[in-house]
Amino acid sequence: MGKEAQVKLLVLDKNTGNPLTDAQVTVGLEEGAPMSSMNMIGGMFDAENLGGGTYLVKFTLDSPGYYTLHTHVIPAGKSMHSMMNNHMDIGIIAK
Ligand SMILES: [Cu+2]
Repeated sequence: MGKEAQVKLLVLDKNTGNPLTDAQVTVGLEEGAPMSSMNMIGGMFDAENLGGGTYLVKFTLDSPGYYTLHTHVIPAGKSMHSMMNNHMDIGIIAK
């Protein structure tokens, strides 16, 4: 906590298993377990596309505890509505 953390995500196509190189990866950090508080710290934001299907999420947490990184992928050419079909939660512990 109190310094920048980075999480690198490798995003693969569900059907082919190939890296998704031009997706939009939108994330939000929730305080607590998934869907427990729905308090999204700093709102939703996009991960940085590093190429090769890799996306970088950067954030800084000021308080210790358990957080949920909600990750959503919108494949190129797909609408916003597809994001909840391409969703994964990642547990984060700040200390
Ligand atoms: Cu989620």
